[in-house]
Formats: sequence, structure tokens, C-alpha cells
Amino acid sequence: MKLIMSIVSSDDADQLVEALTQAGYRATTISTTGGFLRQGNATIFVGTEDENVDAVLQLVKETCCTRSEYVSPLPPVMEPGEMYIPTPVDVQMGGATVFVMDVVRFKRF
Ligand code: 2BA
Ligand code: 2BA
Repeated sequence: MKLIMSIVSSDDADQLVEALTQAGYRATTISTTGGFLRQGNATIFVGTEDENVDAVLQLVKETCCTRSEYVSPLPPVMEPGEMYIPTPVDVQMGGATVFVMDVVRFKRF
């Protein structure tokens, strides 16, 4: 068994969970925050048998399309008198960062 952890844009999360549940997979969503942009994203966990992993990854790929956006990262912690001029950076939004992990034990009580 594998645990598939997909970090996706909050905008794509509902659609992905819908696609997963319609295809018969079970999923859990938690609200998360990216370390770089410090904006909300969503992390979706799917526990499933090894042979389903590729199909789940395909659903993630189809649902979470990549788009490019200019955004300003949050300002760093400043000393008094220091000035911060925000420089927007071009980042790829959407898409998905996916980790597939081995499940040592799966229990339901
Ligand atoms: P964030 O950390 O908020 O990053 C958002 C996007 O900003 C990243 O998209 C990437 O395009 C850009 N970015 C991040 N760190 C950067 C840096 N040091 N310099 C320049 N650009 C940078 P993704 O790579 O698609 O990542 C989307 C979100 O997935 C991340 O949000 C983070 O929450 C998570 N993530 C990505 N890689 C991860 C990893 N190796 N471990 C844990 N979480 C990860
Ligand atoms: P939910 O997805 O909201 O599911 C609540 C309950 O609905 C489940 O209880 C199960 O009894 C039923 N259920 C869910 N999906 C089903 C399906 N495709 N067919 C038939 N019945 C279904 P639990 O199995 O005790 O799960 C409780 C919560 O644990 C789930 O909430 C979900 O958040 C998480 N979960 C369970 N199995 C998971 C898995 N394989 N991967 C990720 N999260 C899982």
C-alpha cells in the first residue's frame, strides 16, 4: 500500500477530491501553507494499493494544471529603519508536488 501526498493549489483541491472520489478512491484534505509564498495551498492524502498509484497520479496531473503568475513573497523580518522594496517574482502556480510513500501498516479501528 502507498500513501500519495499531493500539495496542490487551493483552487484545484475541490476538483481533485471530486475526481478522486468519483473514481472510487478515498481522500483526506488538509489546509496547508507553502514555505516560500506563505500562501494557502491544500494537501491531499490518498491511501491506496500499489497498483492504483499511476491512475491516481494521472488524475492529479489532469486536474492540477500549471500556470505562471507574478507574486510578491512576504517581506522578511525587518530591523527598525530598514526598507523593503517588494520585487514580484515569476512563479509557477497550480500544478502539484507529489510524494508517494510506502505504508508500513494500515489499520482502521
Ligand atoms: P511554496 O513554498 O509557497 O512555493 C510556491 C512556488 O514558489 C513553488 O511552486 C516554486 O515555483 C516557487 N518557489 C518555492 N521556493 C522557491 C525558492 N526558494 N526560490 C524560487 N522559487 C521558489 P512548487 O514547486 O510547485 O511548490 C508548490 C508548493 O508545494 C510549495 O509552496 C510548498 O508548499 C510545496 N512544496 C514544493 N516542494 C516541496 C518539498 N520538496 N517539500 C515540501 N513541500 C514542498
Ligand atoms: P471521508 O472521506 O469523509 O469518509 C467518511 C466515511 O465514509 C468513511 O469512513 C467510510 O465509511 C465512508 N466512505 C468514504 N469513501 C467511501 C467510498 N469510496 N465507498 C464507500 N464508503 C466510503 P472511514 O473509512 O472511517 O474514513 C474516515 C476518514 O478517514 C475519511 O473521511 C477520510 O478523510 C479518511 N480516510 C479513510 N481512508 C482513507 C484513505 N485510504 N486515504 C485517505 N484518507 C482516508
